[in-house]
Amino acid sequence: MLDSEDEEVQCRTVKIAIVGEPSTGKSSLCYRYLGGNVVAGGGTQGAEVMAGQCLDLRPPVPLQLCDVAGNALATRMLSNYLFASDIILLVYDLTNLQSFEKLSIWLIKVKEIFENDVQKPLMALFGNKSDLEHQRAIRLSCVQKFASEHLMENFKGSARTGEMVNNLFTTLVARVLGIKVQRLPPVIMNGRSPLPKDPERNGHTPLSLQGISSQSLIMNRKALRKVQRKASSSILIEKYTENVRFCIICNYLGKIIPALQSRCTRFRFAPLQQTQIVPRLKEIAEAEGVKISEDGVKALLALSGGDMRKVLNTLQSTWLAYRDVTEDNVYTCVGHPLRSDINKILHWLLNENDFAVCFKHIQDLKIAKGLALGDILTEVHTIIQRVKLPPEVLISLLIKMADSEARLASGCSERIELAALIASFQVARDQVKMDASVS
Ligand SMILES: Nc1nc2c(ncn2[C@@H]2O[C@H](COP(=O)(O)OP(=O)(O)OP(=O)(O)O)[C@@H](O)[C@H]2O)c(=O)[nH]1
Ligand SMILES: [Mg+2]
Repeated sequence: MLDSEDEEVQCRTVKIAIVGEPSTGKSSLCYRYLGGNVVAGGGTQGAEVMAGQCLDLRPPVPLQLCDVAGNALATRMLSNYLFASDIILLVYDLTNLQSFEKLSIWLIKVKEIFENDVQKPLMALFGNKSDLEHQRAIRLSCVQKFASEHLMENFKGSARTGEMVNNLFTTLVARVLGIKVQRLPPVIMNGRSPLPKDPERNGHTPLSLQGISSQSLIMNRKALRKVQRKASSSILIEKYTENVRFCIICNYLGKIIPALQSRCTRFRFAPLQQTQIVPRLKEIAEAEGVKISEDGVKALLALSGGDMRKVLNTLQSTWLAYRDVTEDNVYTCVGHPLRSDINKILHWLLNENDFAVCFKHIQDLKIAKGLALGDILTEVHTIIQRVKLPPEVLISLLIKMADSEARLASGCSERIELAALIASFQVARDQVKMDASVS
């Protein structure tokens, strides 16, 4: 009679049958797990049964590995080889598409054999030769689909490097016996050991070829352009998606090719709040010894539109050009109209009765400061809304300004549009005067 649960586990020998097409590395996998090297080839005859122990479980679990030859599929012996197996491991070669496609025939055969058994074996899929990942011939999505369709655990590794081999057997044996794996088995590769397993990945720890767990690759525009130039960039990403998390940072989603977009989860970020920008901006200015005034900060915030990169670029350019980051310097540096200039323009627009004089003043200022009418319109637009005007006057003024901006954008002359702007302000003032005289 058994004294403890431990002893009960110890007495049970777990039988694992390894099946799959010839030359997929089944024998190599068994030898690697039991402490040997990859076999030189030659092929197994019939089936080879090996005894071993799963030392990564406590207490160690006795194992019986049945290495079935690839050409046993067509023989009547297959059912004998698989008899009383607890685990059926279907092995395919990552670099050989046929070895994966033929697995469905293996699966049908295996299911036929165990059709009448009450206790069905645990099925798992193993993609071998991951050291030849660059020669991968099977899409990851196909493998995942196949595994989920047949409710199988899906692993990938290499009998040559030992990647995932210990993990594979330990996870499967623990699953069959209903034991929790306390500790990850050490996969010794280049003297490194893997990082802890992510339980949500169905027992599959994504180890990179070097034995390092998930890496992140953050790409900028230049790096991405290089990847995009390759027609197979999406395949490249798919290929390494098990060990690498790709993070693409961009301003314009439209510039990413659809093939890449469809493989990404998109995160959009709203413009930053002023309270988020100011502390960081001040910290950088202090660390870099940049003199920045309060109105300089406000000007940077106004021009950035919540984009921290714009804030820092403008800060850097202003400092390089003037050494002092003040409001005027910031606006002059980016060629944006100064607030004082806009105030002058607004003053002429709202108070100058002589059309020709008003036109001359604004035109001269435009030429002297190199201002674009589009920028003037944008600034006037924000300020005019704060001026107390009757709603209908403000509405017609805004419509006329919008029309002017549209015409400018389509290439109309700046002089004509400036005249139109002055005229619309004159009309608005006349309307206000008329309303005042009526009331
Ligand atoms: N690059 C690489 N080669 C491997 C790996 N595993 C096995 N091989 C090679 O693949 C060839 C076939 O390996 P075997 O282990 O004999 O294949 P098998 O599946 O047992 O073949 P059969 O017994 O005929 O069914 C050998 O030349 C091995 O050296 C691996 O992980 N990576
Ligand atoms: Mg073999």
